[in-house]
Amino acid sequence: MTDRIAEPWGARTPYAAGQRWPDRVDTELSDGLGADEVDWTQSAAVLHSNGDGIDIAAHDGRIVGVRGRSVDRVNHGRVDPKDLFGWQANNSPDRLTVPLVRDRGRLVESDWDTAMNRIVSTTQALLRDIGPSAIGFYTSGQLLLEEYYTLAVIAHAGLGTNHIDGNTRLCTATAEWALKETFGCDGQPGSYTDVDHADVIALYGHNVAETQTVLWSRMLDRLAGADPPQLICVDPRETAVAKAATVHLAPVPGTNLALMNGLLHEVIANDWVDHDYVAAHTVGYDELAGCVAPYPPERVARICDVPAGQLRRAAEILGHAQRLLSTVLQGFYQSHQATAAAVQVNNLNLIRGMLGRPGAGILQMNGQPTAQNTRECGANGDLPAFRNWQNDEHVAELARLWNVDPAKIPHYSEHTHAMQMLRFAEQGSLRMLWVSATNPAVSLPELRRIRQILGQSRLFLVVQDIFRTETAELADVVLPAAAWGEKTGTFTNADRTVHLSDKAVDPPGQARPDLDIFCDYAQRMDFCDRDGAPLISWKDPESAFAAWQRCSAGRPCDYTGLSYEKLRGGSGIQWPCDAEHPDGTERLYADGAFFSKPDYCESYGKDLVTGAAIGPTEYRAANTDGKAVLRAAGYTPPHELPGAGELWLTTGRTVYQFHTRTKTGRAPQLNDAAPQVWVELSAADAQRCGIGDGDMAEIRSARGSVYARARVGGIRDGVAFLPFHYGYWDAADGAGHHRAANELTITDWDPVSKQPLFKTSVARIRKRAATDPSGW
Ligand SMILES: Nc1nc2c(c(=O)[nH]1)N[C@H]1C(S)=C(S)[C@@H](COP(=O)(O)OP(=O)(O)OC[C@H]3O[C@@H](n4cnc5c(=O)[nH]c(N)nc54)[C@H](O)[C@@H]3O)O[C@H]1N2
Ligand SMILES: Nc1nc2c(c(=O)[nH]1)N[C@H]1C(S)=C(S)[C@@H](COP(=O)(O)OP(=O)(O)OC[C@H]3O[C@@H](n4cnc5c(=O)[nH]c(N)nc54)[C@H](O)[C@@H]3O)O[C@H]1N2
Ligand SMILES: [Mo]
Repeated sequence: MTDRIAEPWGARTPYAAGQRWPDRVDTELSDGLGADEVDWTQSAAVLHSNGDGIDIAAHDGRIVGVRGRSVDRVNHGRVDPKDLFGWQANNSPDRLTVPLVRDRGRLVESDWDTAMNRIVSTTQALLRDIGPSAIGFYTSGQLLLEEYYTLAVIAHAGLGTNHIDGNTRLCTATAEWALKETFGCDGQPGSYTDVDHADVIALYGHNVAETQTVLWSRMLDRLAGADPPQLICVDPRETAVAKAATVHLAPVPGTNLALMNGLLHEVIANDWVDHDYVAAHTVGYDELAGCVAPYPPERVARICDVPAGQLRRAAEILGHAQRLLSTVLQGFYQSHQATAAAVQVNNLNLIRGMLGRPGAGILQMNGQPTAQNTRECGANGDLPAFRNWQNDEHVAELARLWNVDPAKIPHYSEHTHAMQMLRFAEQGSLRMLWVSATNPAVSLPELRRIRQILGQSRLFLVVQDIFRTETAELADVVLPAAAWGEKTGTFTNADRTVHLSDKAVDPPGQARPDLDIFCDYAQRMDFCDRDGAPLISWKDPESAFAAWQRCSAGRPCDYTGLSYEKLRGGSGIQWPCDAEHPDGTERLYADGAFFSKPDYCESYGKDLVTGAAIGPTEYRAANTDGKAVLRAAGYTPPHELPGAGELWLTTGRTVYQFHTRTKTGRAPQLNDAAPQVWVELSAADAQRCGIGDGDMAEIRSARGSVYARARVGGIRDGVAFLPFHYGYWDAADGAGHHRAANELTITDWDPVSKQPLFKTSVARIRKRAATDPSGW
């Protein structure tokens, strides 16, 4: 048996281009139990966006292990190390089991009636005194489709507030916007099977080796087989992806757009362009060519601090690819000019005609397991099923579906994004915030400010979680939720594969599924349609799914051809899945037809530099026939730049931990593999700061300070890297240290997607004496 902590990707099963990826079934069972001594329940992975099909093992009413599903198209049986061990968190003795309410300053144990009545009476008082804009919802990329849709209907049509968003704002808002800008609509064009066919795979700010280990295993198996693909990696760190790459470009943070414009410049200057594809399927080519003309390799090399020869080499590989698969993630999305840079990846594939056939694809990746559902259900503030808030007919469709007055559904402006909701709470116009399945007191930028905002007494904070998190500590009401494995529902991964996750065990104590909690709130609030019938007419997962199917009918994310029955037993299925595509759809845009027709599209797009919304008239004039839009933008430097003695600070992930560690921190194997925060520095920077490998360092920015042990090497000069997983830490002697990366990060966001810039801030670093007796 492979030690999957030491070898996160497990054993190789090589295969050649065009072959089927071999199966390899990974299993983890505790207590020496045999596979036939436990009950197996079908599910999928929830500690990343890959959507690996897994079965949950249960014994005596507890989860005792997991096993990969070989029939699943996504993983062919493989399981990520976090999923192999992370389920132990479900059984943790410190799960939330009863509602808590704040009494004379302290959180005390309570009951569901008391907790829900406080929420309902606060809602009613705010509606009476201020109106729906006093109330906001901040949800997740980790709930289930049925839960998001219910919450979205409550917000959009029950309360009529425009303040609803998910932590997907921090995660994949840029994926969504890069797709809207180019294709007029969200939805990944590509498929994971493109890995089986590609001759070039380009990974932009995507450390797939640590963040989607099963997808990386697929790439490693291609690299180990005949006709391996060439890899391009764009990352300032020497990740495992960078080490395996044919060309590794390590740009200075905040310069991705300049780098992309440089690559496009070379492809165009050398005429590696598929002019037939461009003419038939795109608009905007001349503007793009004009915009990238001032980005020859020498100039880009200076901006990005990357050798010009390496840029040329990368462009040549991209320019000669026959089957180019491009993936993009947080190195682009959480950076300066995020959407503008991510859109250039779409442009590169489009001008090379690399879309909609095996191996030629784009994956504007998701991060969280259910982020796609947050977006498609409208729990990120958009109108459900990729409807366009600027299109009155789309609003009218929803009003008919929900049987409400169209005026009830806010569509006077774009919805309020999460960072703006926090601002409204800071200023005092937002007075109730309901947080579900996210831990903003660790995951939002500039934590000192976030603690002040969430801790105000004038803000009524509801936190719905499975653990008593840093955020729960600030709440007025804490609602205990059922976790994955304790409830039933569906979710959709980054390549549009829909999985069903069935309930394997009961939730602990009085914890309830998030769907039940939202339905209970709707009932207590008496949300009704025009005829006085309940607005939320469903009560269980399957009827919620049916309601969503009706909402999705005829839209790009059409679920009408799916059912719980169809999702049981075999593999997950990719949407759209309808009467015309009963087995789902492997690749979008295979026929060169897009969702971007003016009457059908989800969005008319925004100006890439300013974020100003494009209006229907302008869009219709530019893209009457619904082609893909090539949008261009010039590079501008970030507004916070390192001065003398300062470094770029970038943040991200390690393979063993998930986010704020509420789950992986409670799984011994994972916790022990990465128990404490560290900071990565180049050898030259370490020497300049007088810091040796293993020394304690203090990292300080204009926002705060953090202590971490130094790891020297593996990163380019001028940049320091901190993993963001670790919240406030109390030493054995009671001496607290800040160690959360977000003590340091800046309150700033991309103008188009509104995604915060976790990858580009500025910090100083110096050596500190280690004082902690536990030896941290
Ligand atoms: N183990 C693990 N896996 C996870 C998660 C987890 O917490 N732990 N979380 C899941 C979620 S929600 C997400 S969103 C994904 C995120 O998955 P990734 O985006 O792959 O992970 P990150 O570590 O955030 O960032 C990726 C890389 O961006 C690089 N980078 C930093 N600054 C820049 C820059 O300016 N330009 C470029 N080109 N690159 C830069 C970093 O060095 C880093 O290696 O992972 C998912 N999978
Ligand atoms: N500096 C820095 N900051 C970052 C990032 C970065 O790269 N750098 N990445 C950003 C990204 S991409 C992301 S996705 C965010 C993640 O940030 P968060 O969303 O804050 O991270 P999690 O720890 O996953 O929080 C999820 C919460 O939901 C709870 N939970 C789990 N399952 C359930 C459930 O079924 N029901 C309920 N009600 N609760 C549940 C968990 O216990 C946990 O408290 O962080 C962002 N912040
Ligand atoms: Mo994420």
